[in-house]
Amino acid sequence: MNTPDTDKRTWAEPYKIKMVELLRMTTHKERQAAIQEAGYNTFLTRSKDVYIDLLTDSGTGAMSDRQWAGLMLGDEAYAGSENFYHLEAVIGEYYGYKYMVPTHQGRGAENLMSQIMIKAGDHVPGNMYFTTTRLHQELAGGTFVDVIVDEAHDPESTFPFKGNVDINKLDRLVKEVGEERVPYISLEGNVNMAGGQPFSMANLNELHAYCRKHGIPIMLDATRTIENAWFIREREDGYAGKSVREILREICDLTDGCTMSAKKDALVNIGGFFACNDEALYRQAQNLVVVYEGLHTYGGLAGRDMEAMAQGIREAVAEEHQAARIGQVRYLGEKLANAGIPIVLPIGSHAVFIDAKRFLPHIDQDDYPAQALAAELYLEAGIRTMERGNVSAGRDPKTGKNRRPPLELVRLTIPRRVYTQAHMDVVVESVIDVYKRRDEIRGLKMEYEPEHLRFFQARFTPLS
Ligand code: P71
Repeated sequence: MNTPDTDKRTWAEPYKIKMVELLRMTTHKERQAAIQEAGYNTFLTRSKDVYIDLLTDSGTGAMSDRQWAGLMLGDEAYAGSENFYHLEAVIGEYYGYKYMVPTHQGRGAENLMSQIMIKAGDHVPGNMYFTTTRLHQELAGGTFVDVIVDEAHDPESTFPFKGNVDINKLDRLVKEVGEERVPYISLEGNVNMAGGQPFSMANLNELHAYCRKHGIPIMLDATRTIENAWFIREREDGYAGKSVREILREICDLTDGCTMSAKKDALVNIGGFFACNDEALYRQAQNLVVVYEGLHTYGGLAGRDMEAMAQGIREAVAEEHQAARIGQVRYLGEKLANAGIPIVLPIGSHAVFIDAKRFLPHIDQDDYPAQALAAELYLEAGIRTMERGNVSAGRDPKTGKNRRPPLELVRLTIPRRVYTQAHMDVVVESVIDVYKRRDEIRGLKMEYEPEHLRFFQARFTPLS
């Protein structure tokens, strides 16, 4: 393999900056008004009031000059756009699936897959839930069952593959409900809700053997699987000499299909796809996509979006891209950890997660400590982050009570190719300042709770 110099020197951005977007700085008074108006929910704040936006790495990355040039090559024909065929070929080449249906973003693909594969009363095991993924499984009549390893639920465990599936948990489920009630296993790369934690190739091989024996397909959530491949290369015996590209292919070859939010790994602002190797499944997806998204050769995207995605996939597998991407997140995480801030370990690929239970131990989980901390970080420095705890987990459909998940986290998510090291330093300084006055921070009361994915639009008031 042609190893870039990043292996012997500090990582640096493998690009230079050609265009900039100016940021607006705000006063404490302005931020106070803004967060109050937003009901203490960062999803309801306005982008113009944000200084450093760490809400998400979804669709917030910077496209390259080649991607922007690709926009000009958009073939906006209703049917059979050239960009579709280009994208199909690139997905075939890098991910290796035979068939592909584009969708407007990840949840569009999840909707198709859930509607097609899940029957009422089915159980869908997965290596931890993701909000939209689980919702689509439930809307299709299924029940999500968490089969991730226990280490994933412990923010202090430094196990290197916290995204692994616990095969015993899976086997228990299969024995309990019968393999015919398990339509597939949902396997996520770099598990988002666990802190961006990878599965290992050894675990995937074991899972593959188990699933083949029981006739259960493995459907990959490929959203951040290129980043998962990087961790395999870095941490797993026998993979140091393989390229990210080869490892990605090895992962996909052990699975039966995928859903993808291209807004992450694939470096585009919008887009997704469903892909698989089974022709009958593909035909169904191709048919259903016209109901929800658009014709099967655009799936809710413009031709130019598909072109940018095809180019983004090529750039995403570059070693130097991932070295800088993961290097930047690690830089932030290590600085926070060295300052004594409780974060989830090991540091993931797309974000640093602050453990709000340890940061604010005086706030009960039903008073939403992570939500309160996210609001406080905005107030302190105009930094926008995301709650990933009790609000995101929602209510248990059976008991109607808050799920009170083991992980109560604030996610500092790093957009790809957007912020500099100096921005990361400002984030560190701001988190430390909030930590110093953590005893003054109060919990929140939820005063408006929408029915679906409540975290997006819920409103809160501070408890006195
Ligand atoms: C993230 C997002 C975007 C998001 C979604 C829901 C709530 C808050 C933020 C989206 C993912 C994802 C995984 C693993 C599927 C989707 C849906 N993540 N799987 O982390 O991380 O994709 O947003 O394109 O529909 O901020 P979509």
